Amino acid sequence: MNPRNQVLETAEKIRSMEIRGAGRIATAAAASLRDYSLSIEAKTLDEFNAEVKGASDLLLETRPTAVSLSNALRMVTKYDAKDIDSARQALVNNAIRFIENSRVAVERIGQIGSRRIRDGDTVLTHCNSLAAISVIGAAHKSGKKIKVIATESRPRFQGITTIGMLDRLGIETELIVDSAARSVMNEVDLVVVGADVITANGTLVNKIGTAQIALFAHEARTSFMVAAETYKFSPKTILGELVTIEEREAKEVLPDISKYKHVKVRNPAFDVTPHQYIDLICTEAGAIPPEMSYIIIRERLGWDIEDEDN
Ligand code: RI2
Repeated sequence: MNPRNQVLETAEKIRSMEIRGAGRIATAAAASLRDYSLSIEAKTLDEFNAEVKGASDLLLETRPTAVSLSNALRMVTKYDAKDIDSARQALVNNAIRFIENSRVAVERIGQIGSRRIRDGDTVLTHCNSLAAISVIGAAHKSGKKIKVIATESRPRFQGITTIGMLDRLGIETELIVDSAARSVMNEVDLVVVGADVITANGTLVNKIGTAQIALFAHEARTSFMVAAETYKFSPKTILGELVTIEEREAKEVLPDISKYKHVKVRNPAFDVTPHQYIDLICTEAGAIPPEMSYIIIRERLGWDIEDEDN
């Protein structure tokens, strides 16, 4: 296979959501760039760097909202090398480190976040987040008897993936349609969701439907926790950049729209939850109030206002 085709294939899998979940697409992109870098036949360092940039751009375009992709690709391609061999080696090492750190972060988030779950609690989760499931799984593993309510998460039904994972862990789970979230909220002790993006002021961008669940939780006085690796925080939001919300194809919602003349399907994949509705963001660096997001961006991601050109 032409080495570039491997990158194109991974990009297509991310775009079509065969590979999905903010963390999983980031590690898939890092692995794809690592493998590609090993096959680049360049004569000069500039040529090598241009090939890396081309492949990185291809991967980056696939899911416009996910900051995990741009953070991963930025971390993997951050090297200062004098020749091709050392550039290649540095890139490979960066990718290996990113993938391993990402795995450890999810585990650590589970340990930290699970302390917020008490014996006998009912936890509601939305969509399918490895970080959120890590929290729930760690609470279950520590011997707490918990119940989970999982939403279907239309239109892509990631909730079905979630109930499969929870079932394999032996956790008692109830599946609800998305619109039942308010009806069950009074039975819920804690909402735990993942994150696609967290902005400098602690706003959460996550799977469509998250914002209304947060609103219901707020109204019902139910705690709302976000589980997110620090690379889900968006550095560019400290420069004022707004998060692009991905609009996906109509056919994900309605397979055949041709019989309607005046109907348009709207399919935004993510929505925006204000920080006022979030009690806690659980990261591998600790559980923080959303207002501390700026510090995470500065101290963990190493971004400051001067980094405008990066
Ligand atoms: P982890 C997913 O996006 C969901 O919105 C989920 O909450 C988020 O990524 C984080 O998932 P999509 O790819 O990284 O299903 O915690 O659109 O697995």
